[in-house]
Amino acid sequence: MARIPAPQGLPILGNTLQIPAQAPIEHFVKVASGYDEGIFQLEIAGRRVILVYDPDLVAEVCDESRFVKRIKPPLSIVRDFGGDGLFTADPDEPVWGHAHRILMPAFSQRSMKAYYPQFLEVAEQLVASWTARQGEDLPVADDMTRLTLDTISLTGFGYRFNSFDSPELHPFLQAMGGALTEAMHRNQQLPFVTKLKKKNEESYRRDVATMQALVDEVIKQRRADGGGGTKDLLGLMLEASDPQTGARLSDENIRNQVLTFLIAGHETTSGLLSFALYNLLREPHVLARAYDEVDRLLPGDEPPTYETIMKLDVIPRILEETLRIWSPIPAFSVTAERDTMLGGSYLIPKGQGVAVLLPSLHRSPKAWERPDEFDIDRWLPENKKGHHPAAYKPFGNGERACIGRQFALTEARLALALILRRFALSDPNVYRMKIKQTLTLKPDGFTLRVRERRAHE
Ligand code: MNH
Repeated sequence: MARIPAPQGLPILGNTLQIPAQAPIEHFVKVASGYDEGIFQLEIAGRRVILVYDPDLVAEVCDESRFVKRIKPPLSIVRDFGGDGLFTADPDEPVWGHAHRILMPAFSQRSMKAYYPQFLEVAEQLVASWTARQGEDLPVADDMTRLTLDTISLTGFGYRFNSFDSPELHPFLQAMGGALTEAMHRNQQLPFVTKLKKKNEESYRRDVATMQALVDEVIKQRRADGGGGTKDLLGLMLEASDPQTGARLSDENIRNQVLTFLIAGHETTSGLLSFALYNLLREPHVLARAYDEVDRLLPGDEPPTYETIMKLDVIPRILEETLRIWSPIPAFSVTAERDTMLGGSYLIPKGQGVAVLLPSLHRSPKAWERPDEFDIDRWLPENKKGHHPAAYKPFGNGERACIGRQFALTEARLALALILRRFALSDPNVYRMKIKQTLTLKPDGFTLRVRERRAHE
C-alpha cells in the first residue's frame, strides 16, 4: 500500500491557509504539477480532500459501482439554495430519479430543434447589441452571460430577462455571483469561522432570497398565463409525472429545479463561450478556418436553420478543445461506496470524497500529445478514437453527468456562428488570462472589439 502524496501542512489547520481564497483551483493545479503520481491529498477546513488527475486513476473513480456523487462540501453549501434540485440532490433521494426521468425528454436532440427559434432570437439580440457597439471594449463574460441567461430562461420557462436592454447585469446575477463566491469561500473555512462572519451570513441570505424571489416570479407568471400545454422545462415539471413511478414533483422541488436550471443552465455555457473567444483571438489560423466555415455554410444574412447549425464542423471542434483547455467547471467530486484501492496501491476508505481535477486531467501528458497546444484537429473522428477514455470529462461522469450538454453545445455553436459571420474580432488591449472563480471559471476583465466584416455589410 502506498501513501497518497501530500504537501506539508500545519497541525489542526492542515493546508487551509495555503489555499488562496480568490482562485483556489489555480493553487490545486500548481500543487498537482509537482506530483507525477496523478493524485494528492490536502487537509482543508478539517476535511481530507483527495484530488486525482492521472487518467487511469480517473477511469477508476468514474466506475459508478465503486464511486458515486454524494452531496458534500462545496455542493452541500450550494444546496442552501439548490435544495433537492437535480444538481444538489443526493442519490438516496427518490426525487432525483423522478425529476431526471421527467426532464430527460426536454434535453433530447429533438427538443433542441424545438428550442431553436428561441436560441436564435437571443443570439440575434447579442449580434444587434454588438453591431451598435462597434469599436467599444465589449465585456465578453458579461455579454455571454446575458446571452446564456436569457436563453435558458426563455426556452426553459418562457421568461424574459431582456438582459441586452440594460447596461447593468440583472440583480439575479449579482445575487448569484455573491452566493456562489461565498459558497466557494465557505468550502475552505473552518465552520466556526463561517459562524463568526456575521456580515457575510447576512449578505448570503439576502442573495439567496433575491434569487428565490425571482424564481417565484417566474412560476407565478406561468400560472397566471394559464400554463397549460407548454412543453418547456417548467411545463413538464408542472404537468408531467415520472414514467416509472407516476410521481409528480412538489411545488417546493419545482422551485429548487427552476433555480438550479437558471444557474446551471447559463453560468458554464457563458464561461465556455468566453474562453472560446479568447482562444480564437490567440489562434489566428483557427479563427481563419472558422471564418471559412461560416462563409461557406451561412452565406448572406438570412437566419441559419437548425439543420445548417448541425452541419458545422470547425466550430464544434473549437468548443470541444476549449472545454479541454479551459473547463468552466474545474472539478467534480465522487465518494467511495466502500473501502477500495486506487491504482492497486492507494487505499480510499468508504465515505471518502475524491475530486477529479479537470484542468490537470485535461492537460495530462499521459493522455494528450502537446497538452498545452490548442489543436482542434484532436477532435477529428479519426483522432478521437485514440483518446484515453477517461481523459476528458468537462460534463462530469455517468448518471450524474450534465443533463444540459446538448443544450449548451447547440446554443454555443449558434452564438459563435452568428458572431463570426458578422464580425471581425480584435483584442487591442492584448488581454492576459486572469481566471475569475466563483465555483465556475471565467476570464476576468476580458474585453474585445468588433467591426462588421465587409462581406456582410
Ligand atoms: Mn451542466 C451537471 C458541466 C451546461 C444543467 N454540468 C453538470 C456537471 C458538470 C457540468 C461537470 C456534473 C457536476 C457534478 O458531478 O457534480 N454543464 C457543464 C458544462 C456546461 C454545462 C461545462 C456548458 C458548457 N448544464 C449546462 C446547461 C444546463 C445544465 C446548459 C441546463 C440547461 N448540469 C445541469 C444539471 C446538472 C449538471 C441540471 C445536474 C445533473 C444531475 O446530477 O442530474
